[in-house]
Amino acid sequence: MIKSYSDISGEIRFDWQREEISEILNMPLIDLMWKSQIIHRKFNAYRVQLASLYSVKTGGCQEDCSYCSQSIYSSSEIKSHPQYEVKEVLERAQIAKKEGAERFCMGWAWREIRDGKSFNSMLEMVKGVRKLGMEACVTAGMLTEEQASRLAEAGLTAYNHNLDTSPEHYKNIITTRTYQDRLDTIKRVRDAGINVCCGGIIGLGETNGDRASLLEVLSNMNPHPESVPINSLVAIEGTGLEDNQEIDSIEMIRMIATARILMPKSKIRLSAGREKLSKEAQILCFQCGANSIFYGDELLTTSNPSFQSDRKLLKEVGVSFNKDFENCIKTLSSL
Ligand code: SAM
Ligand code: DTB
Ligand code: SF4
Repeated sequence: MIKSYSDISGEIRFDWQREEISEILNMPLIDLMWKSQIIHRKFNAYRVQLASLYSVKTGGCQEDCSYCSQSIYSSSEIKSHPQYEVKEVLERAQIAKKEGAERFCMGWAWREIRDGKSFNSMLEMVKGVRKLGMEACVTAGMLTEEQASRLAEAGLTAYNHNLDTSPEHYKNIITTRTYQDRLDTIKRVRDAGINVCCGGIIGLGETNGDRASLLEVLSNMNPHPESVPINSLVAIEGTGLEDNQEIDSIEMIRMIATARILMPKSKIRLSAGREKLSKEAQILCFQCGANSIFYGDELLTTSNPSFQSDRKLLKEVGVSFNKDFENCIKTLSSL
């Protein structure tokens, strides 16, 4: 229980209790924004990392995540293409770098990684992205210890595997793998010495208590995940959650601000759902703790704000970004 809001000191803790997290999440917005800003300014100096996302293997996934257009259980129409080859992916990474991205995230719609040609290509992609001087992140489902250590050897910066929601609400969203499976995957990533990228989604029909519960699991990881993506549901036609109600932007701000207070040094990524957020709502997210966005016109199967509009927004906000970013703007505007 928080005795007073002044107890929120920016101390790095791994023992946050659900009750105190709920209290933070539900505090008057104006206080929550102030508290999170103090911590954000102290630890992160308002620098926003731009990450580009690329779907290497799209669709046909055997899991039944009810929000996802790539599951075989959804009837969503998604652009299908054969899995991209190493050369194509590295060309895309080079373009992303030119556009100002610092991190290149690659996605595979798999339940788990299997050894063989595709995994060998993944390792080549990771090496190639690192050679370009970018951070490399992979999201491809569950993995074994051996696969995690091969990814670490290839130079992988981070592995993304989200918990998505609370342990209690999880069974209403996914039935084909358990919460424990996810925690085990994250542990293998951590043990291999790869940075953990782990977050969730709001808008899955969860309660405020579920949000606090998800944040409790994340903030009790020791160390905290280096990267915490906060997505708001993109309700995609053909998925089980196509009719879910849109999330109010204030909820996103509350979630980001609370994540910032609980995990002061983590990169809090304002991830899916930005197209539904006004410019002002995004600015408040940056002010309260978000320090990364997915940058580029596409996420995996859905669209994202254009990089031109994001560049304009970030310049207006006055946050700092990648060191090369200004040069990129000059090069691109002279093209
Ligand atoms: N198959 C891998 C896995 O699930 O770990 C990697 C890809 S998966 C698409 C990565 C994450 O994107 C999911 O865990 C989920 O949190 C997020 N995501 C997927 N579809 C989404 C949607 N429609 N709205 C918001 N977030 C979504
Ligand atoms: C994450 O947390 N969000 C990204 C990334 N990790 C892989 C994915 C968002 C996907 C949004 C829906 C789509 O484009 O299909
Ligand atoms: Fe498959 Fe990942 Fe989509 Fe779940 S979120 S259906 S695991 S691609």
